[in-house]
Amino acid sequence: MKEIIVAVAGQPNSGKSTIFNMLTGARQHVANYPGVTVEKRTGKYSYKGNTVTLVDLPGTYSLTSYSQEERIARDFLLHERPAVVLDIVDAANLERNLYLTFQLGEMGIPLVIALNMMDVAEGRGLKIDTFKLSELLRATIVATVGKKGKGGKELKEAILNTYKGGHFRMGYGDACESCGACLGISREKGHFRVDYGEKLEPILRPLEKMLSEDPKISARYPARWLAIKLMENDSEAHRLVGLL
Ligand SMILES: Nc1nc2c(ncn2[C@@H]2O[C@H](COP(=O)(O)OP(=O)(O)O)[C@@H](O)[C@H]2O)c(=O)[nH]1
Ligand SMILES: [Mg+2]
Repeated sequence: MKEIIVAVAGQPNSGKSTIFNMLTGARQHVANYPGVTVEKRTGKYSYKGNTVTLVDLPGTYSLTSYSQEERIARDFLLHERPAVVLDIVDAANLERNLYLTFQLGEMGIPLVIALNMMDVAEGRGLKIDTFKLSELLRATIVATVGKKGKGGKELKEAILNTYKGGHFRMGYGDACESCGACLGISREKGHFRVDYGEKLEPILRPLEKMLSEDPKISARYPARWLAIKLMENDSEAHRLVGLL
């Protein structure tokens, strides 16, 4: 029986704990992240013969290295390399929540999005084109209402499917364009990529290329992500490159 590690990310109040509980029920364990007093909650469920372990990341608005919570979330994704990231998005605050989603996408880990609080969004008359959003984000999207336990089975199915299509992990650039191994909506669409425009891309691309051609760096970190972080003058990214 395989064990699949899934990191659960999301901004505060997106319903992360609610979805976590919905998926794992009572099978939970609480410890601390190594060396800090930040709580690390893990939980398990079985689905179609697989054991899935969910690791609750601290709720953060972004993934810079400025706060302890953000560094913990980021370090876990970088160094533990979960098979899938489950991103809990508040559908009623989509624009603000997608800021974190973009950063998760740039880290190159396969993403499943729980578009939560759909009842609130619908109550406000918001209509979200989940198909289009899914296409843009290269991620499977499941509409959920965590509070009412809606969408749990669909999320489990999406997580397993995304795990099986795991080629997203292999290349962090455009490499998967025609591999055909993607499942569902992401098929043959390539990776998620934000176009930073004509001022930044001419700097970003050569930097990304240089990083991806360094075997030590490219084996450990997503080149595109690292290039973006270096351009942001992120101290941790500088450290990662300097240490190698
Ligand atoms: N209306 C509505 N409320 C929800 C939904 N999911 C979670 N909540 C509520 O939103 C609040 C924040 O949820 P919580 O899981 O603690 O968020 P977290 O900070 O991301 O862990 C709680 O009061 C939940 O009961 C949902 O889909 N719809
Ligand atoms: Mg919580």
